[in-house]
Amino acid sequence: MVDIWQNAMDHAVTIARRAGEVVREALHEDRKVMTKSSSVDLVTQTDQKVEQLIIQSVKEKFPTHRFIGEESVAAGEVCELTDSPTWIIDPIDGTTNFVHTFPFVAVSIGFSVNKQSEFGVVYSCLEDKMFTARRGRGAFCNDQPLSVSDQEDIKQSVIATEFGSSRDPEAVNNIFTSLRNIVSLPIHGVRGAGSAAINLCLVASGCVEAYYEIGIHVWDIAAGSLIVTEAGGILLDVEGGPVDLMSRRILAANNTTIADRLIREIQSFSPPRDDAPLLPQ
Ligand code: LIP
Repeated sequence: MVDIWQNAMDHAVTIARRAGEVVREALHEDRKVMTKSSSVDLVTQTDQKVEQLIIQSVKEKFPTHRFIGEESVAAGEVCELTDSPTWIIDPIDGTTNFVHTFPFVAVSIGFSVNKQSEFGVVYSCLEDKMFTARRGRGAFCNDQPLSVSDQEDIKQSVIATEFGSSRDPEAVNNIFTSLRNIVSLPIHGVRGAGSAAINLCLVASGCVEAYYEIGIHVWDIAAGSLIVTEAGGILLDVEGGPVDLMSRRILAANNTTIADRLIREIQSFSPPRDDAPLLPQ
């Protein structure tokens, strides 16, 4: 059976690799660091340049397709997922890492049709690891198959999470309450790559049992979420129930036993949704 989206996925891999070359070349250049939603929500000209590189290259091959790009949304474009073929792009996931040359920086490209993920590509460009998944056809890293951990004992697990880019006192308090609850189970450890996309690929690779975060955006997680499920993992909201990629909340786990145990410890809150109507300026 012909896979009509294979050509698009092949292009995503090609352009992610090319974008990764741009990121690596820019890593040690002096560059202008700007801020967005807070003083710690960073963006650089390389983020913007890479997103335009990806979007322009896709438009040439697939002119009717739609886009959700982190920096396009930051510039005022609507963040809306429709039934149309849609590319969901984070040009540099781990911008803070990029600014500080902390070696976990990913180009993340998700692709959705009828609001269903068809493929995900996450290129960890400083590690030269190309993570890919096609719906129903498995998940891979540099063409090697991936599978999640088989650990079911939370006390034998390593859990990934991030502090995020909000410094709102209530949000910070909730984040640390969750962290304290989970560390005290106890678990073996907490890790955070500084990139949601790479954290999701670590779940898919079996390196951590789960990753949860509140405050991420759809472009951070669209590609990595499919990589997790195609590696045998599950996706949930942090309170349980189905994941909503626009809700800015995610729990990705190797199995329901680990997920259910974490849900009992997470102090949840609800940031404004990615698809919330823009407030009048
Ligand atoms: C980052 C996410 C990370 C989150 C950071 C930031 P960015 O994305 O990957 O999980 O904790 O606050 O949102 O901004 O580097 O594309």
